[in-house]
Amino acid sequence: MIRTFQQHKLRPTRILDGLWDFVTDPDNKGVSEGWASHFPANSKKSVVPSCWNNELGTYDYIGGAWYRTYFDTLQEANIRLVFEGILHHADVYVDGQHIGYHFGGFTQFSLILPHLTAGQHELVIRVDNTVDWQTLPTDIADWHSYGGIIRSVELQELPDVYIDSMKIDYQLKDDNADIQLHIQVSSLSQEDCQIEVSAGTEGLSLAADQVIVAAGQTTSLTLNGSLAYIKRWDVGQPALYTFTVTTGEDDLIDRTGFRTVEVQGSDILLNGKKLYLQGVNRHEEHPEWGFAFPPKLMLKDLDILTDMGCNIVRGSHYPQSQFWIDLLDEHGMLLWSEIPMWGCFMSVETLASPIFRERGVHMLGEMISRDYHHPSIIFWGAHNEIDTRTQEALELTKAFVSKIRSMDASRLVTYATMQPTEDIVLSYFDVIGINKYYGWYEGSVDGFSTMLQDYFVNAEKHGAAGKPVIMSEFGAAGIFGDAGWEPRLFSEDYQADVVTRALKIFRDDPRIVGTLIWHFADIRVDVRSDRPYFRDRARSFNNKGLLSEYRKPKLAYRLVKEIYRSER
Ligand code: ADA
Repeated sequence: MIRTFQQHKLRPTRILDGLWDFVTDPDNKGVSEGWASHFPANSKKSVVPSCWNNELGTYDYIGGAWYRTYFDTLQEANIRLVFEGILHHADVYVDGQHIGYHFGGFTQFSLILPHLTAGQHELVIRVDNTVDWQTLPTDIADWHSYGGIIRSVELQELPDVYIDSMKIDYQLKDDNADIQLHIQVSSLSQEDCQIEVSAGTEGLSLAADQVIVAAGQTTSLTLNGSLAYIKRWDVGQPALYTFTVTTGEDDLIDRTGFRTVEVQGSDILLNGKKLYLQGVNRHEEHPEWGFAFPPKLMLKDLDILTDMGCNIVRGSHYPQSQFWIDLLDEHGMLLWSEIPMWGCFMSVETLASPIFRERGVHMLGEMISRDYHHPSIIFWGAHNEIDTRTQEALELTKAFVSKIRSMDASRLVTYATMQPTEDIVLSYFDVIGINKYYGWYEGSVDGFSTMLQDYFVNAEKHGAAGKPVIMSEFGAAGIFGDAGWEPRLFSEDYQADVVTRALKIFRDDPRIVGTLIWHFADIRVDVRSDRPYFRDRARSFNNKGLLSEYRKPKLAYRLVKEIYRSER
């Protein structure tokens, strides 16, 4: 399952999920021994999608692994294979031929096989979850470095001239929307073709004149129209519009909601109204499923967020699945979406690395093109906790922010800083996210007040005076079930005390426009005997969840729910 709705009614599609052949390759022999066409006989089975790090024997396996399945084509056909998420490196082979490579585990990519002959075809994928100092994430991050084909694989049959993409832009005036549909049509034919492209949504149909698509080329066109009496998408009021583009032989369906989001002074306005954000950070992770998070649990997580009184969730720390974002659209829940640039222990060499920068820019591009239409997304997050006191971070920030702004002027750009009082990149962003852990890593909860005073002085110095501020991370660990008379470190009581006192400080401060508690639920972390990092992660979990990893509420959950459901 990729989306909550069908993206094609004319184009034939099939999901290739299921039992695939699977074998790990710890000695990296697969390429030299030609496993792409001679798959090892000793392979076992693995379910796609899933993570191998949830299975016996591969619990902490990092390295290469090979997957194999087969698909049939009844006649010669143009086949597009869509991969929703493969952690992190993917080399794809069809019938022994290498057809493409992709880096980046959380964004979709696709490969086209034009005029594939009829018959059975072998699809082999070499997957590698090795990360290093130049990958996103790097090899040090506060979550488990899962590997596998974590999201669905889809096969599509394309006509010779097919709809490549649609981008919906709009401007709103009261309840009127001026709409531009930017459409790309591509050809796999050896001859020029003439087609008619039409598009529409409820209450609006648009048609283009005949369009000529040159052999093997892509043609772009824009259809314009106006829609009156629109309903706006808003928190808890999820009005959605489904757009269909068709050539008669092919189609592409997507959905959006009409809303505006902007900054006015120190406030964030949604549809012109002041917004106060109440939410949590959420990894799309579960001890049994890793990052191959099943739809049924997404629905439950959303129910829990709603129960808690949240209006926003931060997709920490990577683009989350399309199914999840569709659910957020459908329920009127806001989202902060970001790429896996987690910098807590990152060196300046990494920040300065051209490959690292290029990978980040590319990932931002993939995230924004995939998720451009979701009304729930109001923030694009550029990075999390890199050393924003440095020139290297400044240069990287410039590249990232200009990439985001070049692709999307309709959303706000943000990030999370852990150096709020010395940060030099503040001026590049619309909204500032501050991550701080008073009451856990540093001092007592009261430290937040002094930090905020110092932050505002620094913001003034760096051209960010008056920008909206969100407390994007704060919290403390509480081991599920550990309670007592005294608030001991790691007890549920201690965690509840830190979170509720911090919330009081932030909610009483009119300069802060929202809070995102770290974290929704406990998550698995890479605690390795050969490394110094994350040694305080008892059970090999980040225990700062308001819920246990199995979504059982801790004391802090119940208290946050009371606070989030009360008047400020
Ligand atoms: C950071 C980071 C989170 C998590 C948290 C913590 O702020 O962004 O991913 O690691 O700290 O628990 O320390």
